[in-house]
Amino acid sequence: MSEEKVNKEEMESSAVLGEELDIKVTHKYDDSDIQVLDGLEAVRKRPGMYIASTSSKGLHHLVWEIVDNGIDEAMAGFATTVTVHVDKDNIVTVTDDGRGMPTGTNEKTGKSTIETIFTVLHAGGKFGGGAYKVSGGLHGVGASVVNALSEWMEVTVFNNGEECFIRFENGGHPVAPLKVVGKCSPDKHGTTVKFKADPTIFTETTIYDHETLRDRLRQLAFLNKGIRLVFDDDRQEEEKKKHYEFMFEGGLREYVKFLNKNKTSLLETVIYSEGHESGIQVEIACQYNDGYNPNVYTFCNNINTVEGGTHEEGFRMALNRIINRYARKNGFLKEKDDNLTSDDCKEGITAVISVKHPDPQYEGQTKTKLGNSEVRKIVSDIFGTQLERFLMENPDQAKIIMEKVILASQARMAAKKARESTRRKNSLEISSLPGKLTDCSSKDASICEIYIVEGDSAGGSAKNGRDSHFQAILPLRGKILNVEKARQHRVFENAEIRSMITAFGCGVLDEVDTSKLRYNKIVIMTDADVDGSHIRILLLTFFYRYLRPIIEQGHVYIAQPPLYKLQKGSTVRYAYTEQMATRIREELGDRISVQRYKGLGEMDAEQLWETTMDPKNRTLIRVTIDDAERADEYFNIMMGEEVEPRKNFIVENAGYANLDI
Ligand code: TSJ
Repeated sequence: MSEEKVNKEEMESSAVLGEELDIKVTHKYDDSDIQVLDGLEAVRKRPGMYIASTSSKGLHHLVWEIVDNGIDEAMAGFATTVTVHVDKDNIVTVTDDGRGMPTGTNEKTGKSTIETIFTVLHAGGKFGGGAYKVSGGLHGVGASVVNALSEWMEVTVFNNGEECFIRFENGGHPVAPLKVVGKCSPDKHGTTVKFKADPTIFTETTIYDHETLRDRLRQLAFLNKGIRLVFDDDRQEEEKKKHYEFMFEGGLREYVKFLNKNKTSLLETVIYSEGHESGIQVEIACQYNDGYNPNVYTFCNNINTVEGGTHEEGFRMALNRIINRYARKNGFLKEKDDNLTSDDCKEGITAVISVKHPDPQYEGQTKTKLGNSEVRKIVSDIFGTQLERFLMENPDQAKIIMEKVILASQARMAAKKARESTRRKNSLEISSLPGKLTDCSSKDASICEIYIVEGDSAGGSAKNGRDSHFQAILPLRGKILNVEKARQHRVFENAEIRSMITAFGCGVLDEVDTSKLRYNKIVIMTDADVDGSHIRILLLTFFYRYLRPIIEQGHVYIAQPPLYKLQKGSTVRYAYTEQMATRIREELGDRISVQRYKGLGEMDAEQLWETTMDPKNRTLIRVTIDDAERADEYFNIMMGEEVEPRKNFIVENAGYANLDI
């Protein structure tokens, strides 16, 4: 085998260096090597057991796995900066200026500690010297998994005036043992890991998404105040290369300001609290804006706990307790008044809650719910004390908060009435279905689909073109209400929204029960123009705010009508993208007729069925909420009052056909 040959040669040359350095380099393959390589082979055989997936998400996971180690070094106080660099072949380099990974020998394996860390599964913590590891609690699968899934990987450590180096190929096989390859200034220290994801594993894509990397690195900088995170994306031409440096001394304070940047804040200051107890660190920041929806983001060990958990409960308890106490003490609530609810207290709040826990327990469907029960009280105590102090010390700002939450409570009572009237007494009672709905005949929700269609004319084509057995049509007239700008009772008064709620049959807000959903697929079908995309965003905003579980559970889709019909003689082809149109043009040659569809209305019923609704031919885009923050930012930009950010967004995302929220 050629690999072994390389190894022997390298070993000889490094043996000399090894003597000088007291690094054990005598090296023979034995049973333990075979076991090690079996371990990495297992990762390659079943990557899904170790990383989220081998899709784009899993690909990015590799970066986070490595970055987490640099952040740990910085959090431990030994590094100031972590740099992520992506070059034009999508090779990633992560560097920190920490102590440098230990370059000595591991007693058990007889190999260098570094080779051991990169080739033995779950070797990270055990060999790392017991640093307090807070980041990466959820994935934390270790550098060896990244190595196993890389075409090649290189590790360079600078320490004690020396540069040590090791390279792995073909999914984790060391080309040679760790060796000293050069000298460096005695002041220089740090770790650099460079790798190329293996395209035979990541078959879908090995191209990193610029925004995904940038947004997460920014988020990590917010979550770990004082650490500098640098991002260099060199995949563009020289003048378009992108360079970012994120460093936030204010931590979550600045995160909340960032999240609120397209909103109108009610208070000038961000309420901020920080503390620790029993080895658990707590940091919370929040600010009220003039909107009606709460945006509460929670993290444990830098991981977004999407399903919330005990830290979120502790925050909610404290907010509720302190606001009610203050409201009563200061006459905003009278004795006869009911307490403000937790929803009242959260109206228009943007909050970020971050805890760092040495032994986190995750629960929930997607294991993103913090379960440690002691966290509830710790968060509640720390935040409660500091919120109360804020209110006492800032009576003017306290008054603004009081007026906001009391108005919210009055609106809630009005909304309750409106909402009760939309609730269907019995979800099977056909008579109560909205008049505009053309329902399907099947009552088996698992096969049923509902098409939300823009305008009556497209609605007509859809009605005639559909398969009435399992496809229902709900046409909407004109623009639907922007729920981002309306209080609940207005939302529940809106006719289009009412008909969707009744047609879906699954309830709204905290009462959503997807087992009652009458359709497995909810398909938004709008024109491929600016108006159509606006309606689509309005619908998604409504789903996001009022029916979030239907997005989370993957019930919402976007139909993709074709952009062109290309015809040559009796051959008819449809193109859904510009690229596809070019390709088909080339295939069909000259003398073809091309029709550009400006709207759904231009297609007759049969064409609409064939191109957009027939499960055999159609393409549906499933809407996901991967990152609530980005979705929220998206909605704010598209819906907010500020024109400039919206313009920029539209320019940056000109191909809006592929909406990704
Ligand atoms: F593991 C890795 F490849 F993923 C990786 C590790 C990647 C990157 C970018 C950085 C690191 C890393 C590890 N940076 N710094 C360290 N530090 C240690 O491993 C280390 C050094 C010294 C001591 C000590 O006790 O002296 C302890 C540790 C954990």
